[in-house]
Amino acid sequence: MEPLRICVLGLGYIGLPTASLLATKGFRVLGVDVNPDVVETINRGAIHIKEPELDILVRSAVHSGNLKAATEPSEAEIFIIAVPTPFMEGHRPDLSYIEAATAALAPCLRKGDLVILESTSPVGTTDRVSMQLREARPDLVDGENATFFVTHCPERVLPGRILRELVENDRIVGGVDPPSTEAASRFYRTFVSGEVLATDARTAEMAKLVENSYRDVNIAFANELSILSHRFGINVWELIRLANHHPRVSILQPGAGVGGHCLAVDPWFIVSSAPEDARLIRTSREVNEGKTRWVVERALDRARRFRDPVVAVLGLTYKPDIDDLRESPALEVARALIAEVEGEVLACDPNLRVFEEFPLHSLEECLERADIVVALVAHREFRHLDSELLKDRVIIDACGVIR
Ligand code: SAJ
Repeated sequence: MEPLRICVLGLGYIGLPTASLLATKGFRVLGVDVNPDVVETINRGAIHIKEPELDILVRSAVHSGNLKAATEPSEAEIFIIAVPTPFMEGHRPDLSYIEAATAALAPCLRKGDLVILESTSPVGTTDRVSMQLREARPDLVDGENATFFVTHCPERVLPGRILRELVENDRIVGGVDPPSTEAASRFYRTFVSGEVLATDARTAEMAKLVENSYRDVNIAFANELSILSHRFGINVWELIRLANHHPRVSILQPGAGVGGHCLAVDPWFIVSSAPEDARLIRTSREVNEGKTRWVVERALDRARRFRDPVVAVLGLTYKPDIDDLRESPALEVARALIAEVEGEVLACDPNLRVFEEFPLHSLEECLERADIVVALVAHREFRHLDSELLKDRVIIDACGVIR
């Protein structure tokens, strides 16, 4: 039997790992991206994003001949849409990338094909993809029924662990009709070792949004505690550690805000669809966004008490031990301090090898020269700082590395 052909639309953080993983599992994969530079890079066996071990996987997928990249889709049995869903003004989701990918694949679609939407999407988007395909291809609609399948299967991998989680995580699979759910479930079972959980498209869409909103709401609680603790003269890290000894309490960690392309974005997809009802989710977003400015204000307040202070900023990425800067609150704090401190700001991030926006400094230099140390990301290099070096410095610890 000929191997199944799969067309993956969008070769970003999800599409590229997915395409290369499937190619190494024996599927014939065409990766599609509108950016010709990305296509050229991948066809060379190289990568344009950073993720542990992805370079090795892509190289072997390309060398095996099972992974090719192009700017246009072609015929396949399975189409996977993995394009971005950012938001526009007013936090409304921008679905134009999904619409463009759907339009691009429509001419290649044939009877019996399966279209999977993996992009994080507001409730109702998969139905809209299905409608768009029916309108573009009336020849594939038989009475009420389409002769192709459309399913939502949200990705839930954690940056830094993508390759492992693509295989090991449980997957939620929700079709626009039961045959679509069944077709997609069969496909995911061929390479996922976790459970494949069947539902409908709307529940699958909401499940993904809810998972990230759940985490965002819980981090907002921790961030609110950090502000209250500051006011009450309490160490928030000790407070949370003690409260978490209760068997039914598990408070997350406060920080400089919530970054990345998921937690800071997805809750707005719920809020913008139901603004009157999504009150807790909206407030949590506001608390987490406000936390970043609160950290800036605290640092500025201390800096104003010095003449020409040296302020060291420890950490720029959106979370510990990765080099990803997407929606990073730490970077936002650093930028604000560089703009607003009347003195010198030294930034340090051992995870960033290339960074062009402003100069980076070594941890040693930062600790030696700083009057004020602002710890923003709990990178492993910062977790056990020498207390001798911190003596006589003003410390603002947003991430709990200086106890
Ligand atoms: N953070 C805190 N305190 C905590 C935990 C996290 O402030 O206790 C901050 C981090 O520093 C970071 C942000 O939250 O700025 C997000 O980090 P994260 O590790 O919670 O999540 P992401 O954005 O890297 O990945 C999330 C994951 N979702 C959940 O854990 C529910 C991942 O599984 C999803 O696949 C991913 O979003 C996505 O693509 O949606």
